[in-house]
Amino acid sequence: MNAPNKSINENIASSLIEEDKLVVDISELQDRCASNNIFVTQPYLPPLEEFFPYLEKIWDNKILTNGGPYHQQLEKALCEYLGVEHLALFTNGTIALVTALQALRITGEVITTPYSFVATAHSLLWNGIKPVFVDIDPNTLNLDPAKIEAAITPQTTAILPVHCYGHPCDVKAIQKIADIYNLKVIYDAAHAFGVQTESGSVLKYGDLSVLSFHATKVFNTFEGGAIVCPDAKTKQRIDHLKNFGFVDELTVVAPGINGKMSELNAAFGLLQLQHIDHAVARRKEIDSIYREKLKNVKGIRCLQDAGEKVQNYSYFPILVEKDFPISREELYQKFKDKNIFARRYFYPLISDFPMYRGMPSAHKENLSVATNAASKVLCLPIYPALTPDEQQRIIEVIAHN
Ligand code: T4K
Repeated sequence: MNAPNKSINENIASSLIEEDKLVVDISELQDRCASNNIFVTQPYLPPLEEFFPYLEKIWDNKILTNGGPYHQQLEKALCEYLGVEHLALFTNGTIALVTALQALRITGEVITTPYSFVATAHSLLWNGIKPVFVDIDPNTLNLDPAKIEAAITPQTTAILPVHCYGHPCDVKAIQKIADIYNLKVIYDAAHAFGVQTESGSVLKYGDLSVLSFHATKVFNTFEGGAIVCPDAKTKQRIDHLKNFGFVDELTVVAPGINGKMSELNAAFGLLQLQHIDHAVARRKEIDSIYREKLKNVKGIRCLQDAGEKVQNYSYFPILVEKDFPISREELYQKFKDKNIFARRYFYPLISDFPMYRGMPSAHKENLSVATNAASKVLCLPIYPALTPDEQQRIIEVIAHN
């Protein structure tokens, strides 16, 4: 039994010790739980009581998974909200990426960015595909279309760009290259929920787009993800693939996987959708305050948008330039000392991890812009519940140097 006069955090910490299951550093755990800590993000959670009716329905009908009513409702609701034709829900964004590559039968080599979360390139390795890293654009930090053609070989079958921090890639230039060389384009749109260009949802570009609904994302279903696709036939193939390849009780048409989202996550997603506009509006306010307060700080560059019409304010990356009085590492540490946990997304580059660094395209000379960006970037906390006082604390750490 937990001692009643201990805090929940102390109880968690002591029970981990008692059970001899010390898998994390307890002091770090306590640090993480301390109330004045500010993390890079915090999931948006609607009022708990609003979720109870959804749970009651699940308890009544006993349908927990396998494409139940909430799953179907959420797919429809997300298509409407995002302005896309077809969408298949997944258990997380990584399995959705792996399945998207399977759905289009991608093989050989795929051109991708080193400046992303590891899941982007890992999805290629899980399919036995060789990632070929191409450098990024210094302004958007997205795959640089001008450098793609030089990396195409007879083995290249697709391009896997990332709308990094929710800012759209140069989708038109990428499509032009894909058309010339007959390549598929799968966008890792894990950061791009709700983002729109002049011509509507950014998720409509390419052959497929993959979303993540992880706890740390603008729209979360605890864990979750989706593939956005342009036609019903492709959606059907994806639906088969995410359900072991089953078409009906007795027919299996492909070596599919279990990628299904549960009813619990889907129900939570339906509730989250009712709050998403408010959550994004709050992010926008925080983004504007950072931009205003940091605009005259010498040596700090706030990443600009890529010209999108509707943004989602999913991350707030700053670049710590040479003329800032302290280095990026020193600023990161200074934040930490004040219990502010900014993050160096995306450092190290994917191409620096052991399973990739031996590849010819992973050489630093090939990726100088990405290497430079990874050494300068720091993502500041941004989430709806960040208070004005907390944001002020963050800004002061940067301003007082
Ligand atoms: N492609 C791209 C471009 C991606 O960025 C990602 C995921 C994927 C694909 C794969 O999608 P999923 O398979 O994840 O759906 C986080 C996330 O785990 C990861 O989803 C995300 N990208 C990546 C950019 O960030 P970490 O290692 O930074 O997570 P963690 O646990 O350190 O969380 C950051 C902070 O968020 C914590 O300090 C506190 C807060 N937090 C986190 C969690 C999980 C909470 O307050 N509550 C929570 O439940 O990777």
